[in-house]
Amino acid sequence: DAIHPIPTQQQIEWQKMEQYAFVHFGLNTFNDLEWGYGDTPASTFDPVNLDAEQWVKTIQKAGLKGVILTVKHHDGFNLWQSKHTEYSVKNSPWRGGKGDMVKELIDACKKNNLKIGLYLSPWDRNHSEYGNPEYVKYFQAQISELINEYCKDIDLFEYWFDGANGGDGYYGGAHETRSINSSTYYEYKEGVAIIHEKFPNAMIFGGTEPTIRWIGNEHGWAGETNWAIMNKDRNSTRVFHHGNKDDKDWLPGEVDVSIRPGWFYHAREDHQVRSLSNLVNIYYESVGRNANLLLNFPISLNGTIHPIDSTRVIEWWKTIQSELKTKLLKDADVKVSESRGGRFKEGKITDGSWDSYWATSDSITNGDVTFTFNKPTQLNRLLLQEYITLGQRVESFSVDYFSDGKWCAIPTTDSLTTVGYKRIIRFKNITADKLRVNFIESRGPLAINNIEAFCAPALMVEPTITRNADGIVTIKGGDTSSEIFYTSDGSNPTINSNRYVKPLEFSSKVVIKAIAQDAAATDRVSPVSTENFDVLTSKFIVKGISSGKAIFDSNKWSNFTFPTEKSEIVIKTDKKYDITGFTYLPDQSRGGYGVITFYELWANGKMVSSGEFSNIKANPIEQIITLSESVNTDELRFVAKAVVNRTGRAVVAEFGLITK
Ligand code: FUL
Repeated sequence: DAIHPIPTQQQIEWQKMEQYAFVHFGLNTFNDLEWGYGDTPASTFDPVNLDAEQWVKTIQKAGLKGVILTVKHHDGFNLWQSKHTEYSVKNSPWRGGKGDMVKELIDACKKNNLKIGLYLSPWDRNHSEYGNPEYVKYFQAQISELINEYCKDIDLFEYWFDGANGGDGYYGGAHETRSINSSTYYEYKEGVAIIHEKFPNAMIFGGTEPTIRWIGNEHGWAGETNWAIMNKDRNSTRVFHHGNKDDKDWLPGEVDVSIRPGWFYHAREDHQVRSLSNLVNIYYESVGRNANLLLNFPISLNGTIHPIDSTRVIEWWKTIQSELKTKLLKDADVKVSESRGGRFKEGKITDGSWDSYWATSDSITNGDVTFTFNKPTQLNRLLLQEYITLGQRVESFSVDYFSDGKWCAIPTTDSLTTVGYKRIIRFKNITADKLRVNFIESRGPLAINNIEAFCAPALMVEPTITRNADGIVTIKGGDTSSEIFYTSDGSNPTINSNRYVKPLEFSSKVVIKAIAQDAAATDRVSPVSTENFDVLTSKFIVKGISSGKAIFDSNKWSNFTFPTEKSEIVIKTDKKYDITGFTYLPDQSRGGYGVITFYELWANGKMVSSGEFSNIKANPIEQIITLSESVNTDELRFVAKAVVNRTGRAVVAEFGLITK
């Protein structure tokens, strides 16, 4: 019998999509904004090489099963030829004002058989009537126009009502702050009825009538414990992360995250596209934790997905496929604690069909499954699935393996709690004769439709090497199945170099080089990564300003903003150094504030360097400046001659020295 709440057939179909794409595109793209105010001229929308098919093909190559487009973001600009507003592509130079982004994407999806969803921001900073009943009519007319005139011969899979509302906006020239009650103002019942009349399968994100829920962060993770259960009217970050088994609605989580820091394209973030190992991790922390993944691509200025992003995401999908390739339990012998036979027999766990399952009898809410391999087998991933048609049940489980004549717990840091539609556990490589999953606690009898195990090859990406303000160096491989080897004398590391086991102390100038090796396949070795650490700056100060220590804390996310009245600082070092150059790291946050473009550096009463940090606005990476002549000093004056962006005050994330 079902244990309520249970999903609708539509929610199950949606869950099976697992991952799909988001695209953010609009006036923000062309004005280097995340939240346009609503007054940016429509004439600035001008993608010269718009290619919706390039998006669709990239998305498909990346294993993503659909795409959701921001047809209107908070700035109110419509990407389609709406009858209801002039603030749209109609008044842009793009395709001579005849372009229609929504239509082009729908056509490309139809042609290539990709599912489509739409994002229509309820908050509209352009509309003069925003806050009044008149706007709600407009909002519904937009929904109706999109649904009835645009979505023809397609099946809409999702409709996104974003919850953001910062209050202020242009509002047809009023320039004011307007507040609304989001649980009543938008009349979502009516809006959703328009959608569901034509597309009963469409999931609804946000608003008061959701069928799926936000996961509570934009970083790419769901809670390890994750119930697809939550009351629709709840508003708690913790419950968004984890769901709540005692609630009454089936409301599965969706993890929305961007491949870059921003949702919209900014050239200055070209160096901040998520790394392969970061993206792989996101997969395990979303799809692998019973949530769907909505991965965003900021469409670039010319109207295509940027090549860095498309290359990375295709590589990501190849990696996921290779990690979960060979099903190691398929031919193992399966024994269960309670075998009922027939349609509930244990063989259903490995039969490869999602619709069949092993079940315990009604009064039994725990049990175990033991797989016996026909030879010792190496593995590091375990995938579990419940038959959620009957509700989500498992609350906790454990996993042991039999090796060398004894049972041991698998070496994992994952918490073994909920399963739901899909749960993937990662652990260090083990070699097992048997594997046993023990379901300890469950909300009802067990209904397990699938258990698989894999041996993922270690991700052979260059290790990352970081040093903190205390001089502690940490080296990280792409995942837990990598062994790390390093050198500190400048030579190239090999698998005979020092093995990295724990963080190391290097407070003085040093070059660290490292490689990763696959613990399971020792001939697989990563490229070498190199970090040049110069003198540790943590004892330096900005004269007279204690907040200045933010630039000497080896933390790229903490900033120091120059005083209002002065565009220079004096840096006191702990002792005299022979200085041959310096480094400047600008603000790394989404805003990119106070980026210095022109500078001067003074020492011993003389200007020792001056000039421009080239292309720093578009590419705010660490700037490395070499002095024409070295200086010996313990005091430097660093002058910001000019900055880009909104604030006039200069911002420094990190300042470092290059010494002899
Ligand atoms: C947020 C919005 O404010 C962001 O701009 C973005 O669209 C993201 C997906 O949702 O709430």
